[in-house]
Amino acid sequence: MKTTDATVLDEPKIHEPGDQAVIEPAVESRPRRTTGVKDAKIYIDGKFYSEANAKISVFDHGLLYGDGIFEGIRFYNGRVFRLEEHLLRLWDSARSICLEIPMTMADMTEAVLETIRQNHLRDGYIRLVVTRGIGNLGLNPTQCKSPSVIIIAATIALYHEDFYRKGLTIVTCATRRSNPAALNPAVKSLNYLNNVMARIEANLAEADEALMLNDAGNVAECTADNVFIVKHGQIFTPPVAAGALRGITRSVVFEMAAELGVKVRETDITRHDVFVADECFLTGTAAEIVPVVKADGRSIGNGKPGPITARIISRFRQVTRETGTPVFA
Ligand code: PXG
Repeated sequence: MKTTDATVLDEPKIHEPGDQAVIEPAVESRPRRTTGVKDAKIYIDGKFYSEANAKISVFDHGLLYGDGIFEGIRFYNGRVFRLEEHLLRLWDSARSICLEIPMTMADMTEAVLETIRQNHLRDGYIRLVVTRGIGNLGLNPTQCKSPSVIIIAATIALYHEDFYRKGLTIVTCATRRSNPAALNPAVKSLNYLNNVMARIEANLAEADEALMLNDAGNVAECTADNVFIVKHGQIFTPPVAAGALRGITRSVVFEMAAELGVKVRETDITRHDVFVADECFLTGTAAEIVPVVKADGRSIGNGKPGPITARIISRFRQVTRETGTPVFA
């Protein structure tokens, strides 16, 4: 099962070929081609388009060079979770790559909320993309005069409850996380080929996720999730300097752990540390918080999701339901 590509659950499908109707469970490995929203409205540069008409130029440098940035945001129960943090990170990504977002943060907030309203959703996923815009076939971004803003709202990206109950398996992949001196992983750029290659390795190994190391051989993160381990009642996670994205869910774990009285330390982690951990879990907007029970064939702890992970998952579910920017205020 895939864990992190934000595939959207299909509704359960009912086949009635024979005398008995068979209800197939909704499985997350069946990706939808679209947003899963009937008559979806997609925001591009201030206007809403149907899925069929939501198009950008083949000369956009986002396509030609992966030159752009994005955020994946969730909304729960009519509230957008940590919207301000996502927008602050988007603006940081933009500044780092010298991209000027063509609107204010207040206007972006409103555009995100309006996209959710236009799609009549209360729970779901937002993909916010800012591309460098239309240029010519040369890579020089000075040719791109007008960045494009795209906001897509999709039905809730769910993972099967079994994931959270049983945990998932990860494998260390040979693809190293980009060296910050080459392409800083702290920038949430449209250039995700490094992560895609790692994801392919996980698929080939029939694992649920790939553990990515940095150039020094320390743990950086998974393909779209931050990594945490628990040992002797303390939580450890790699620092951003190790090649981890400054994940929003990661920061929520810091807050929740403080509330629960569990210490979190940002420190370098090796594969050995993962193998001998009492517990391990991943965090990300799409996956939320998901236990890991096996790494490179070694069972972690007793091979079942651990108690601290379970407490954090349960508190996270409460926080996502009860906080956030109201969509329909
Ligand atoms: N590491 C990487 C490389 C990521 O891309 C995270 C960690 C977790 O960060 P947040 O802020 O989400 O807790 C991410 C997040 C997708 C998708 O569909 C990717 C992310 C988020 C949502 C969807 O690929 N990346």
